[in-house]
Amino acid sequence: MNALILVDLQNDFTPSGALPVPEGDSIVPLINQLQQKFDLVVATQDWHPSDHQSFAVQHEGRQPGELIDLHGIPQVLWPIHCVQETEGAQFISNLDQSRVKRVFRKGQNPRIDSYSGFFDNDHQSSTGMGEYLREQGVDEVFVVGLATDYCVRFTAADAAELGFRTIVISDATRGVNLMTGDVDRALVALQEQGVRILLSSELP
Ligand code: VGL
Ligand code: ZN
Repeated sequence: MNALILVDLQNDFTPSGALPVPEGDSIVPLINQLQQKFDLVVATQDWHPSDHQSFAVQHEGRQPGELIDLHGIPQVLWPIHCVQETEGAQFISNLDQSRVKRVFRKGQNPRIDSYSGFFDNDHQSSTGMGEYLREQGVDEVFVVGLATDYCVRFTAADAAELGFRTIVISDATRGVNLMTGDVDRALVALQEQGVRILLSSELP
């Protein structure tokens, strides 16, 4: 049994959002089409309290894009984004949600970020997504969404580490590319970890 994981397809990650991902909204029609190919569809949702410590404004004199040490873990600082209950945290309006069985929210602990849809960045707290997929009999996951170099990357990495056969559909993702080449490096790192990278045209 397979599952499609829709990662963070939220307004704040579109080009007009608070943490714009170039062409972030352009993958939605493809993802709507892809959904029918999978046994199960689930989604993740970045869902921060307004004082989340990944926000640059929480750190005197710091700017978005800077790297700090946050309670012992490297943390890129971000603009305020995906604050719980705000419009920016809602799913992009043309995303077809009719087949989404469960939504896993992440990033709710103000002290730590959660790029992966499975665990916080320190791997201490689980969202329950891994347990849920196992209970449903899933052994293979396909990952799409935003952003390739952050939440897609770490969701796919954790899926593989949890023992799921893991495939990223690369044309159904877009990345931030804070530094040129970040997306390419993310995909190479995933491949080295045993994750397969496919184009949607290569799917059966
Ligand atoms: C994301 C940065 C901060 C993502 C979430 O969805 O990739 N990136 N929060
Ligand atoms: Zn976030």
